[in-house]
Amino acid sequence: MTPPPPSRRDFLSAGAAVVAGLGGAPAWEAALDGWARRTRGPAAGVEAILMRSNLQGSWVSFDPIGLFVEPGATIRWTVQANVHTTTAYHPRNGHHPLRIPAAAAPWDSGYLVNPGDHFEVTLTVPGVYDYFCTPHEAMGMVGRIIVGKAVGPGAAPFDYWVGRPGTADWLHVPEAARRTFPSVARILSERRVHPVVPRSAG
Ligand SMILES: [Cu+2]
Repeated sequence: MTPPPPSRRDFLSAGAAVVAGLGGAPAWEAALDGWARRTRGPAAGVEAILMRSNLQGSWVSFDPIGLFVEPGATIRWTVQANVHTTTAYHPRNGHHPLRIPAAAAPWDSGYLVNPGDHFEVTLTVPGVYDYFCTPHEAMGMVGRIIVGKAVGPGAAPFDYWVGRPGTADWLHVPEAARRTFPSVARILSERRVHPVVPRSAG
């Protein structure tokens, strides 16, 4: 029942429009936004997160970067531009620190390379889920989902594990990523937090 993603021709004609300087949001962006809305479908409890980038790749982000959902919601990440992953902060994902509920299964989408490529998880265990994009974590491409209530390791300070047994090889969350996460309080208040797009993003 999922409609096909925008065709290659859509992107080529959109590219021509950008080159022609017609102003406003690029046509490809509008096409993808519309497609993402349609693919969200009528089923309640499916939440769409876009994986965005400017043309140069100097700005990348999940959008929304902060999201509140009820337990049992399905999250669908869709590539809008550039190449991304959605990967849970979990020791099984390359020794990243545990920042999802201990009882929850970690996920890793692997590389999603084409606009429209997507990946889904269904989150049932209440708590805070922090995740990152493998190629862009160091640039601060991370996101946070709160399922039901703000509990678990994701609600703890970034370095809560330091000195605990079995965590010696856990990585740290990069500084740019730490600055990017919306706070738990803001997500609980706003339910859906969008990224700030810098003026220089182009
Ligand atoms: Cu990315």
